[in-house]
Amino acid sequence: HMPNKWWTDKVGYQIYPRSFCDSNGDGIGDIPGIISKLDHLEDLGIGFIWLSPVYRSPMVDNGYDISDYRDIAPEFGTLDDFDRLLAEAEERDIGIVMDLVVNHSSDRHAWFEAAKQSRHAPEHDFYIWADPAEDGGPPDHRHAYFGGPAWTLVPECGRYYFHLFSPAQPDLNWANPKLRQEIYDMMRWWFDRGIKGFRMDVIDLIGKDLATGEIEEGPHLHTYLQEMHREVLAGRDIVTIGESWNVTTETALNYSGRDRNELDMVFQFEHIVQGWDDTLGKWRPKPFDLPGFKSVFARWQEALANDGWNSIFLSNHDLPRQVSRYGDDGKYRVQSAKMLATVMHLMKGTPFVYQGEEIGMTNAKFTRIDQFRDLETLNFYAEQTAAGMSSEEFIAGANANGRDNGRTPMQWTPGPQAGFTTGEPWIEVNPNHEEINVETDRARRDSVLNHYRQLIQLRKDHTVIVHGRYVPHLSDDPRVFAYTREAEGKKLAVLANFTGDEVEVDVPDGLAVSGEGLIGTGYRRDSIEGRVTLSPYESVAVISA
Ligand code: TEU
Ligand code: CA
Repeated sequence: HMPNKWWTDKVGYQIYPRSFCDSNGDGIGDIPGIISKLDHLEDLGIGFIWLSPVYRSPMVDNGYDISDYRDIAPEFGTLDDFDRLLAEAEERDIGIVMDLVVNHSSDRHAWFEAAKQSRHAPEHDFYIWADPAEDGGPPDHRHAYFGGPAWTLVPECGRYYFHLFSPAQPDLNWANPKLRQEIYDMMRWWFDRGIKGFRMDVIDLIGKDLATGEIEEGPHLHTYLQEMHREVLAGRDIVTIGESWNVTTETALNYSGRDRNELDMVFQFEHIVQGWDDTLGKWRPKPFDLPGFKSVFARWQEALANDGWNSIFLSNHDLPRQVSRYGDDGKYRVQSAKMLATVMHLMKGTPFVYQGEEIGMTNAKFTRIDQFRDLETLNFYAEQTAAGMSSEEFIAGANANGRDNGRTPMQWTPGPQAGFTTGEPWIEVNPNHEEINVETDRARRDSVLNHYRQLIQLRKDHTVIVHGRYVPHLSDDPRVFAYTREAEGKKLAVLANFTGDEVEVDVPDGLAVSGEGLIGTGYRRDSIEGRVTLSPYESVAVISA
């Protein structure tokens, strides 16, 4: 009864095109650049690519502001390049999953340009409008996620439009059935070209109801997703992943339960936001709390044990680098990057690797605001320094948790600009590329890259990794992450040290196993039992004979 689709035992790989590989020296990654690196992905063993947006866009939010859903951004290439990417990926048995950004469009989309001319334009109702308040101000005082008000006035038509993100990203009005049909039509058009799925940007926001103020997981969300399934997704051999910052273990099966006919899985963020400050949010990260972190994963593994499906990730283009956030990006970088990968990849669900994670790339260490590029960071810099925060304090927060950490160029070689471009990159390359890069890692047996390759292969070789039941152990221990997986008489045990110290663990009976060591970061062990001493950031995985 668990999903048994082409993607069930596969690992996803996220590409942020602007920062992956630049083929023509303009400093911006592009589709021909991606094609030139497909061998790296095949060698890693990944099953599909989640491609962040490559559609035509003014790039206010690096492509999450789309002005033409049926064309490719010229800086990324052409539709011919895209078709070539599909074909070359397919030759390597790699599917292409596109990003579907339909909570909002760009304000430069033809729909919005027509919509703002007049309240009588047919496209006007494709967006969300309100008349000014009596004093001429916005209809309410809601804030946008990227700072500032969620309403912007258009003088041409005398009305305010609603935008949850930047003013350049007007929210689409999903209540309009014609708009919904336009979106479904566009989705079918991409499927007919040969894509293998969609990652759906902030999908939990499309069902919003402004009258009642229900925005997140709004009242119409599942009606629309079921309609989308009927109209577009049903009967296709594809994978769908919905991004939702608000989904909980209570609501997850509403999206991905087997009887729901909506999505295959969601990206959830409980393990991420748990580390954010209650008032200053991501800009003031809390110290890492391992028991809390483990309990989120245990709860999700349990909630989707018999229905639905988990996605598993620590990094993406909106998040800091995982080795910097959860491991040690200095002395124990290699050990801790491998340890984090082991703990994630041996859970149940679909692991996603974010570009550069497979070589243990680290956060940027910027010192000046002019090194940052992300609109969210720049908006909050203006807002918070105006409110009295020092520039140094803000930059410390942005270096810890800002979105540009994941967006510095992919480090291919120790050479100039890390082999990313022959020109000037749109954002600075991390100077540590001399040490951390694909070329160096490929040549070393004990590299982070080879560790990822092994983990991805293990998932193909052992059904217990794909289907086994997840059981947490040592839940309150603040030093180690421990769990077992069980299926068809096989037992896999995983034990990982999250500290830079040697730790001694008294292995409880439920965790104990002996047989074959699958993958380790210290010396290979073939049992976890009795008293185990783990070296700093060591991880161990043992499967029963
Ligand atoms: O992200 C959704 C989202 O809510 C994030 O922007 C989040 O608020 C932020 O990272 C936390 O500080 C998606 C995309 O992944 C992101 O890149 C886009 O900017 C956003 O939607 C708008 O499309
Ligand atoms: Ca380029």
